[in-house]
Amino acid sequence: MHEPRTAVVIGRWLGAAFLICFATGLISHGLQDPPGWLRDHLPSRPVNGYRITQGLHVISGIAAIPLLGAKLWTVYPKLFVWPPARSVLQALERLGIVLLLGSALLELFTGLLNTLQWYPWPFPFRQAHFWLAWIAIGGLLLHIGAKAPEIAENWRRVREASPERRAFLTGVAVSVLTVTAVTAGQSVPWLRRLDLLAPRRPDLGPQGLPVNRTAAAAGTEITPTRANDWRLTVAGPRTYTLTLDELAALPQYTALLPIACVEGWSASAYWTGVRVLDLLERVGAPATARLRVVSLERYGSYRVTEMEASYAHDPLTLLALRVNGEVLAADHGYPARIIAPDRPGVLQTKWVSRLEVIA
Ligand SMILES: Nc1nc2c(c(=O)[nH]1)N[C@H]1C(S)=C(S)[C@@H](COP(=O)(O)O)O[C@H]1N2
Ligand SMILES: [Mo]
Repeated sequence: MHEPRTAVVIGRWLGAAFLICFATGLISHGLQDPPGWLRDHLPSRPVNGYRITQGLHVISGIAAIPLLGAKLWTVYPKLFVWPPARSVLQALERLGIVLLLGSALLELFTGLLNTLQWYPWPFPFRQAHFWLAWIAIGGLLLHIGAKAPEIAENWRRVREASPERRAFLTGVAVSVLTVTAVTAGQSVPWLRRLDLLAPRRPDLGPQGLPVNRTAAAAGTEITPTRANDWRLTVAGPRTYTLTLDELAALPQYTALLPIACVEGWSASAYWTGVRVLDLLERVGAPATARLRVVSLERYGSYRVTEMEASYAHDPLTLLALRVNGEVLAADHGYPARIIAPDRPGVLQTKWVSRLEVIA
């Protein structure tokens, strides 16, 4: 069980999980916080794109946890080999493993806790998770390079696997499939009934949709009476203000769009409201305009978000007033919230009060 062949079999799966996690993580980071050169190239299609990549990110990350445990168990006797290194090169290689292992463990740990919205550390999650990913993937590539001869030698099936190895690998496979099956239902609709351990059931919540941040937590409880004082301001070349009744009297559109939370859960709903495109046209915004969206939210890092031109001018992007046929619940952003295709949930701003054209 501690032979190189076992390490290679498990290593392949673990490597694949890490690569999927890395690629989908880069997509998530790029969509959420695009660098300047990327900003004007973000796609608003496919509508479910982010839902799929972020679902995969969390699924492959969770699957990597038992795989990493199994990999470590397979190779742990090497920890006690004496002398620890026979050459400078080998010493460097073993130091590289320390880096790889440290970053991989931290990456999976912080990612798993993020799915639970639990941040028991002093550093910002997203930046730490992003930079650790580069260290882990760099360490992984160096590790694969250093082990290439051994990997090649053990890549193909050995004719007679021992019963112990077979049992071990079966056990690992069953563990991976089990943790995946009981958590993937938070983003994969047909696994919903098996969703025992994921923090969210995507169909549970007000109006059949989960809530990440409640109106109470954001300090923005707007009752229908207070909505009489609510105004939407659209700031641009021809700034204007609308009451809720005026907004509701504009042409309304309905779109089936998902909320795809960065923490892994996702759910689709029918959203009805005014096209952001129409609001922009009325304010005299150019077709390349980006948008700043301001929420009534009092506390929180997502009070102000920015929307790239590709989303702002997409006919499916709505300032929604209703979900699944009902007026938005307070927790879903009453009186108005943003919903756009192929976008991280964190940017689907709730309790909107102001849209500003960014020159
Ligand atoms: N103003 C504001 N909007 C917000 C948030 C927030 O914290 N403040 N959370 C976002 C996150 S992280 C998600 S996943 C979605 C969830 O929308 P829902 O609660 O309607 O399902 O709202 C987004 N909109
Ligand atoms: Mo989210």
